[in-house]
Amino acid sequence: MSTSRLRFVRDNQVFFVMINREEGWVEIKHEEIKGLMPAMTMEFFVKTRSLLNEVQVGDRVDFTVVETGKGEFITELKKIQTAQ
Ligand SMILES: [Cu+2]
Repeated sequence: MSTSRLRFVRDNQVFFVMINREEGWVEIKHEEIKGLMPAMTMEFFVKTRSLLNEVQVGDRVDFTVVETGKGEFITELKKIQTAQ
């Protein structure tokens, strides 16, 4: 089984649609990820729930997804500070 790391960069429109802090997953809307999947809204589990402590619905984020034989989950999550 292969494990690959995918880093979503700032130029992507990535933001939370929904956050389930109790179960530890998020619904995220993302742009096309070349070579992997088209733009879509999808759910990801996070590796540890504490990753969700500092994010809210509507935030734009950088995140890293690890794909394993058991599925994909988020291992890093960082809010993008927008200048306003
Ligand atoms: Cu997707």
